Amino acid sequence: VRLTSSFPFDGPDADGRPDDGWEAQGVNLTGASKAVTANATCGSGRVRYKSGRERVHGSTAGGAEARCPGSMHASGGGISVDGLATDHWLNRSRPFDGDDGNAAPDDGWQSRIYNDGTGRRVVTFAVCVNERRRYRDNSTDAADFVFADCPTGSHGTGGGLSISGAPIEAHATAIDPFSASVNPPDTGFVAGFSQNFGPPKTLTSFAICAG
Ligand SMILES: [Ca+2]
Ligand SMILES: [Ca+2]
Repeated sequence: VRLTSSFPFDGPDADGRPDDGWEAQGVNLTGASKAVTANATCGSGRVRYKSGRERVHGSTAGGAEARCPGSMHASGGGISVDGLATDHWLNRSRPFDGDDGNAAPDDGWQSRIYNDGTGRRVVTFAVCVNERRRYRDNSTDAADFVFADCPTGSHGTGGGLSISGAPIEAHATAIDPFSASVNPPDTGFVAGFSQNFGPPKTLTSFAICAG
């Protein structure tokens, strides 16, 4: 299954904020039925949702960036893409480090797609909180999935993925919270990808952790 969108959505409440849950979309490239699971991380603290949008023309790669307000930190993020899902795929959805003076990727969210169809609008979301988070990443050159563990005693609040090389050459298959023992799945995040063609890729999984 090719991951095409993974983002926070705005439900029937009246606030206009995408604070009501998480939506995942994928395209099944096989002949058999596949299950797609969406996981939502829910909390009660103060959260701001920021978004950035860009137009990505046909047969090109592109993405958008969403920045957290100055003193806030990225706790999660995602990306949604309009149009026919069969014609684009996710290649990156990850936290990034801006110019705030620390080295943590706590400044917002970046996304990247390859668009094999006509023009698309990409919206990147950053879920921003006042509390500091801990950021972990883990990479592989040799597998199509990789785990990023949260420090012992902390809990995963958001996950991301990045694939090296040209976006046309590989697509994301999963950004998934996991549990090392029992539920809830807050031990960290596992990222998955599949290569379309081209030279070998490095896959990086990102976990954002609270506590
Ligand atoms: Ca809402
Ligand atoms: Ca930073």
